[in-house]
Amino acid sequence: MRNVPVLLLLASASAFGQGVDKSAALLWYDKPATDWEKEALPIGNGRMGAMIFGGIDSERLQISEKSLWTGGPGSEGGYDYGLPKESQAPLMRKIGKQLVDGATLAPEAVAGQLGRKMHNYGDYQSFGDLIIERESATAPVSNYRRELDLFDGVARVSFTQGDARVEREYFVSYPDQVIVAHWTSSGTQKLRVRFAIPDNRSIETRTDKTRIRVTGALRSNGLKYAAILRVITDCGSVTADEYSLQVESACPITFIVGARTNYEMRYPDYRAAGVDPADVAAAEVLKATDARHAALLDRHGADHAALFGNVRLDLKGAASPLPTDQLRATYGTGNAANDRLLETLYFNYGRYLLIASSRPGSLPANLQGVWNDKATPPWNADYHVNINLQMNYWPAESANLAGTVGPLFDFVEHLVPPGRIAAERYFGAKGWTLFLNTNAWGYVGPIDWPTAFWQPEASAWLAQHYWEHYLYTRDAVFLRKRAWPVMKGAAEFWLDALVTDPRDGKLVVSPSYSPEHGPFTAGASMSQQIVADLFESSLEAARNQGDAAFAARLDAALKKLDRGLRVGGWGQLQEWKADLDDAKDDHRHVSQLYALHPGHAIDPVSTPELAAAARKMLDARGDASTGWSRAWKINFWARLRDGDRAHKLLAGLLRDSTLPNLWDTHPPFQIDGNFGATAGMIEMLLQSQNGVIDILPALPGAWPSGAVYGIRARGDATVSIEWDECGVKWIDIGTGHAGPLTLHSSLFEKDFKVGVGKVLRANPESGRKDGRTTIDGYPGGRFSFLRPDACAPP
Ligand code: FUC
Repeated sequence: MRNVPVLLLLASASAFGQGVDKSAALLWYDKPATDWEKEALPIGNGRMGAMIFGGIDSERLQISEKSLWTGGPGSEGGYDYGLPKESQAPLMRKIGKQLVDGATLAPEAVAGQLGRKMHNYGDYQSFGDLIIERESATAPVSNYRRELDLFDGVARVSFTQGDARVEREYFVSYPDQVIVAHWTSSGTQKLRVRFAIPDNRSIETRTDKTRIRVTGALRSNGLKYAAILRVITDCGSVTADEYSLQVESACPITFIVGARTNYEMRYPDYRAAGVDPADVAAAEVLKATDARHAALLDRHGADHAALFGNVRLDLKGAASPLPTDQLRATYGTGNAANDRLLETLYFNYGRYLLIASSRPGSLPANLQGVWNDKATPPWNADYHVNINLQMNYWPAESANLAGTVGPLFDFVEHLVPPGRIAAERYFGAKGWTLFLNTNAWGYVGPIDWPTAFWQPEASAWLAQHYWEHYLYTRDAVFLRKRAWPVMKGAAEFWLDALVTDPRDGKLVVSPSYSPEHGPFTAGASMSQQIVADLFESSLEAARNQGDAAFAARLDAALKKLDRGLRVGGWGQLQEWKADLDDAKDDHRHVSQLYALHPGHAIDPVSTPELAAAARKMLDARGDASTGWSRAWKINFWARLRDGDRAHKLLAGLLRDSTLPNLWDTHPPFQIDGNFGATAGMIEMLLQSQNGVIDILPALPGAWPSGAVYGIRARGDATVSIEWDECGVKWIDIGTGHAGPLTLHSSLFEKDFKVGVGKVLRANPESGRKDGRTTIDGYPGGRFSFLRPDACAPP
C-alpha cells in the first residue's frame, strides 16, 4: 500500500484552533439584561466574578468574591464545624443495630438522633455592585449588542446613539487579579461611578481624586473586606465627592476594580494573619493601573487562551443570525444546524465557566460557580458533596482543563484535619470524612434536614478525584505527595467504619442512605459502590507507593466487601441491598448508577447484565428531571453506549433546564448541570475508564459529521478525532508518558493508515475485527490514524 503523504496528516492537525466558527463561542443578545439569574452574563477569574447587565444609561457590575462568607469562626454564639463535643459513635452503633436483617428507618428517625442543627454555617455573599451611570441622552439607541466572547473571556456591550458609537468591554484578569471595564465613545462621556455595598457589613467609603476605596467587615463574623476602584482616562477630568467619582472625558475610560477579604483557607481560624485586604487590593489595582488597559487585556487574553484554546469542538453547526436567547428558545424546532450550533456553544460555555469559576489560589467552584447576588442564596451557595461539587469537576480532566482542578484539591486537603475529628467523633474511626455539605469554614458534620443530611461516603468520592487526576496525568509526584495521603485517609476511615452484615457476612456501610431518597438501610448500593471504587484505586495506589501492609488490609476488605451491584425483580439495578425499588418512581437521584458513572464497575462490554439493569432503571426514572439530574443522565447513557439517548437528554436539558444566558437551572440556577453536560458530551465522543481509549463510543445520529480536537484520555493522552457519515476518518493521539495504550475505534476494523511521528504507512494490524489497536506511548509521542478511503455515503 502506498504511503499517504505527510501533508494530509498535517492538514488535519493544523486545523486545530484555526478557522473556528466564532458563533459557536459567542453568547450575544440584542438588549440589556434586566434579570440577574436569567440574562446577565458571567465573567470571572476563579476568585472574583462579575455579572454584566449592559444597561445603556446605567451599567451594573454585580461583583462576587469567593471567600466573602458569613458564619464560621468569629460568629456570635461560636462555631463548631458541625462537630459535637461528645462521641456519637455509640449512637451510631445503636442505629446500625436497628438496621440489621434488612430493617429500615425513616430519614426523620435518624436525623432526629444524628442530625445537627446548622449553627453559624453562613452563606456565600454578594460583594456588591459597581454602578456606572452616564448622563442620559435623548437620541434613540440602535445596533445594540451585548455579548460574551468565550474565546477571549471578554464581555462587550455596544450601541449607536445619535452620532456616538459606544463600546464597552469587561473582563476579570487572573494574572492581574482585577476586574477591568473599558468604555469608549466617539463622543464625550459624562459618567458617575460608585459602589453599592450590601448593608450586612460595616462600610467605610473614602474617595481620593481617581479612586474609591470601600472597606469594612461582615457583621456576622468580622471578616474584613475591601473594594477599590481606580478610574483612568488620558484627557478630561475625574473628580470625587464623598461616595462617587465623576468622569468627563472624550478619551477611553478604564475602570479597574480590586476586591479582597482577609479569608485564608486554613482550619481552624480561616483568617490571613496580619493581612489587611485593603492593602492587597490597593497593590493589585496600582499594578494594574501602571500596566494600562492594552497590556491587561493582552495578559488576560493569553492566560485565558492557554486553557480555553486546548479544545475545539466542531459539530457542523451553522452560523445563525439569531441572538442566543432566541437560538435557545427555537432549539429543537426543526433547524438541525442551529441545534448543533447551540450544542457546541453550550459545550464551549461549560469549559468557559469552569475557567471563570475555578483557578488556583481560591475556593473551588460552588453551587453557583463564583457568581452570587444574594445575602441568603439557595442552599447557601455552598459545596454539596453528594453529587454537586463532584459534578462541577467532571469536565476538568477530560475537557483538558487540568489547570482548573487545583482549587478542588486545595479545598479537600484543608478538610482533612476537621474531617479526622468528624471520623472519630461520629464513628470512632480513623481517617477522615464529612457528610452532605460543607462551606468555606471547614464544616464537616451532618445537618438536620432529614432527606439531605447524610453522605459520609463524601470523602471517598472526593478522594477518587485525586486518583482520576493521576490516571489522566500519570503524575507520580502528585500521586505520592497529594493523592495518596488523601486517599489513604479516606480508605482508613472505611476500613474502620464498615460493619459485617449478618445476612451474608459481607462488609457494609451502616447506617447507609441513598442520596435524598428512600429509607435508611444497611448497605445501600451507592454507599457500597463508592467504597469499592475507593478501595480498588487505593489498593493500586498502595502497591505503587510500596505500602504493602495497607495494600494487604485493602485486599482482605475487598474480598469481603458487598459491591452494591444487584439486579432486582423487574430487571432493575437495585438502589438498596433489598429489592425495594418502585418502577413508578421518577426521583432525580439515580445514585445506584454510580458504578456506571463516574465509577466504572458497570460496563456494557464486561458486565452486560448489569448494564442492562442500569438501562432498565434509567428507563423507569425517565428522562425529564432537574438540571443536574439530566446532565448526569447524559453521562449514564453515553457510558451505556447509547448516543441517541444521551443526545435526547442533552436536548431536554437545553430545552427545559437552560436559562437565556445558558446557565443550568435546577431550578433555581445551579451551575453543576452546565459542567455535567459538558463532561457528558465528551463521554459521547471519548471514553477511557476501563483500560481502553474508546473513540466515538456514543456518537448520536444528530452529529453525523464533526471533529473534536484536544480532549483528554486516561493514560496521559490527548485525543483529536474527525468523523463523517462513513465513520471515523482521522484520529490523532498525543502521548505524555511511556507505555502501551489500547485504542478502540471502528476505524481499526478495516484497513487503515498509521502515522507514527511523521511517516504514514499501512498498518500491519489492519482489519482487526475487535476494532482495537495498541500503541507504545512515549513522552512527546504523536500517533495518527487515517481512513484511506474518501466517504461516499449511499
Ligand atoms: C442536592 C440535590 C438537590 C440540590 C442540592 C443543591 O442535594 O439533591 O436537588 O441540587 O443538592
